Amino acid sequence: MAAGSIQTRIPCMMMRGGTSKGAYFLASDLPADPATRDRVLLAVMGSPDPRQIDGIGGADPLTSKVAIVSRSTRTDADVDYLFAQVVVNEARVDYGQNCGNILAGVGPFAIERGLVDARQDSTQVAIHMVNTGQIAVASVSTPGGRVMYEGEARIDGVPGTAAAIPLEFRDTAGSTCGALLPTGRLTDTVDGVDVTCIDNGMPLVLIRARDLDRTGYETREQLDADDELKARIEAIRLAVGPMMNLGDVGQRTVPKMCLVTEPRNGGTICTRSFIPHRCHASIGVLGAVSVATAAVLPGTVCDGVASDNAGDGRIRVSVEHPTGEFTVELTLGGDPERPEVLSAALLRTARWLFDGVVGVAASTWQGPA
Ligand code: NQM
Repeated sequence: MAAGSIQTRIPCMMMRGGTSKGAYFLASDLPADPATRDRVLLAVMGSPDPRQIDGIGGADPLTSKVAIVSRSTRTDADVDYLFAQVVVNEARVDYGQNCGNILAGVGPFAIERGLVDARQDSTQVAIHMVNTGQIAVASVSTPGGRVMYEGEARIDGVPGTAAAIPLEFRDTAGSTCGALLPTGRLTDTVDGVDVTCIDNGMPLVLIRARDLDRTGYETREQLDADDELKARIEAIRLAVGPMMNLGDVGQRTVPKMCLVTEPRNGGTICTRSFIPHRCHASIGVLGAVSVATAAVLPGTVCDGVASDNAGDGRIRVSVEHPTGEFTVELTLGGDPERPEVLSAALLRTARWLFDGVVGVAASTWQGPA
């Protein structure tokens, strides 16, 4: 704490990562004790409060996110990235999921903070996703050894263009649930509704929108206001939690729920995802990877909904969402009748918005000893 200050100043970089926004910290700038760290993160974001008026959170799950970054403890990674979802309305910080959007900012942040040396043109940063234990590789544009944020890549859900940050994931199957198909089946029936429970980086439950008497083309606002639908989806979520090896999910942010229907803008499948109680403005990164995986596996609820995506080797799956589409490139192996997803690649962009210190009451934390 600076002398004479009644607030603790914590170095923090606010970044947009993909279609999310969050506070990025070096682990060494936060309390080591997890309970104190959670109190600090709640204070930083201004939770619990629907408006997060006393913090820097944006009153939306997509802007109440935190990345905690350090040099990696693993030999196969450059940095460790621990993701924290700061719940907007409750005094709760959830570590039970990854976030692939916030992940997009981790490479640039690690270079800006000197954890990784930039190369001449492009710098690959191997990121250990601590929440689930997998590695993601981000390619950051670094002409002349400095991070370049401007560029020509456009991602739906973000205005304008920026430098592309390709991300590649391997070994994400069963990241949290222990198996790609945690119930052991491609389709289950829960509460009289067919569902596909899948985890290729994000635990997700897919349901055909028509099976819940919806079109699947509703807007985010319409779905957020649809209490009857949300109650139905939550009942299914609570029922499938234990079937997906997640236990009682009443207090967890996973599994996410996703309505699927036929594409209508030339994509492969159309989605409306719930994360898990609010409708996503677009779709999460690993959420999209899990949807894309379900769309290429014969026998899921995507059958008869997804446009044909048969093929082997590298295939592109375009996942439509409320504000556009999200292309996931899957590398498939195995039997074409029962393909295996070997890796997933996609494009994101990111940018730091401010770099400085964020203040929390000294009574919450006095700063490093
Ligand atoms: O699925 C929202 C987001 C996410 C997560 C959520 C994400 C992912 O869009 O990897 O990116 O599902 O809570 O930031």
